[in-house]
Amino acid sequence: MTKHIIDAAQVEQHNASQRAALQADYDALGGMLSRRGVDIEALTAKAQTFAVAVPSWGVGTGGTRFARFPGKGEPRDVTEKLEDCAVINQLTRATPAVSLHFPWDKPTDPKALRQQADELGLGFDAVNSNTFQDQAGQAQTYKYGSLTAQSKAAREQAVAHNIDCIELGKTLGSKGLTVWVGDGSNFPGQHNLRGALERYIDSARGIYAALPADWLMYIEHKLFEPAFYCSVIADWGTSFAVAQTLGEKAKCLVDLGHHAPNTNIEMIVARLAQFGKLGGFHFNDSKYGDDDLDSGSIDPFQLFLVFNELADATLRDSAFSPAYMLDQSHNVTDPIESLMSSAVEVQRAFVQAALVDRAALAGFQEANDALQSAQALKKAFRTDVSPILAMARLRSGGAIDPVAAYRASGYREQVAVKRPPRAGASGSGIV
Ligand code: PSV
Ligand code: MN
Repeated sequence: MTKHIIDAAQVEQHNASQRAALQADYDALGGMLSRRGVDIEALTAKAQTFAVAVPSWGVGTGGTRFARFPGKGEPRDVTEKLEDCAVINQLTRATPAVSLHFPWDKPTDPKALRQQADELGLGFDAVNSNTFQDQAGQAQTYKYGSLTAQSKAAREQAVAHNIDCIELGKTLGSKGLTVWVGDGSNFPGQHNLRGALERYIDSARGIYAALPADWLMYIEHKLFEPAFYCSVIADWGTSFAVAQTLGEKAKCLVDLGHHAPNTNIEMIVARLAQFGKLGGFHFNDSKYGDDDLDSGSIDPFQLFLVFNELADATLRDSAFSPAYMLDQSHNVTDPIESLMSSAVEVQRAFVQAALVDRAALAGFQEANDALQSAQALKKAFRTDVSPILAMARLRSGGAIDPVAAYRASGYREQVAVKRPPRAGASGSGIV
């Protein structure tokens, strides 16, 4: 029996107050969709299958390099982070897994952590290694890189940390390792560009060799920051080349914020899917760079276009199932509210993409009818599928309006009392 952090009766009370209005909206949308030949019940059932993992670091308040303004009742360790993640899943029913980041979330007792997750109805998605910061007592510095460092000892230390992450992940029931490094250079000439990538591949082979047979290694690229002249794994081309070189279990991970402005991310998705190397996503939104804003808050159409490619890829290969994770920083909102809203926005794009009339679209494309092709996508994107999402949540035991139910529960006020700030706490959402 799953332990609910928020009293189930409170959620039920919230749902009771909204149920009639939802039913009316759902029926109206159902009528409209049926005139388009779409069965709303099939879409709702599909929405219920959707899942996106929550990043443990996302439940803490983030910050910029100028300041961090801590929020009330922030989780101070990994067990408190799991409690917050459980609230998100209890209300949205779309986030059954958590993505941990080591050593931030390194448990003293991994088995006990797994048991806590089990009790809360949570599982563990990919684990993330951190070689972009020095940790207290660490022998070698990553100031000049980790997997690509000139120093052999630093490289070996970074490989060993990734292998530790795999070991921890095995105990927790995880099935993947996400590797993102900040390695790169700030000056032309600082690195031999080719030499740095050669060192990366050599180190990555050491990690890859330690992967269990049923695990994947996700290579995450990022255009810039902290390296401002050149990042070693800067783009999908490099990520793809590395994944190809390493082997079957290595795949590319697309973080939506890790591209130059105006990059056609949906095309990258299509390319990686075509060649069997699309491993997963870190969802967030951005206006300028790697802003880590809430998913769908700036450019929901782009998110829809990404899911449109994913829907196309799934039609071609029903076994295709990339890993979905959020990766955001919450600086001015309650992180639980932001993560719930983001999970719903990603789920919205998933459902809207399922609404695209693919036969009609193919016909317009064949006839070179650019205008109608674009309209076929817009028609799906413009459809407000909110009642479907709310009904899916209700039927799965969640809240019709997760943010309203959360606010009514008083959870944040309660944890603010239970979790006074503690020195050395590891709860902050660092980006
Ligand atoms: C780097 O910007 C990143 O997107 C990577 O996924 C990190 O693991 C995460 O953010 C947290 O710093
Ligand atoms: Mn990321």
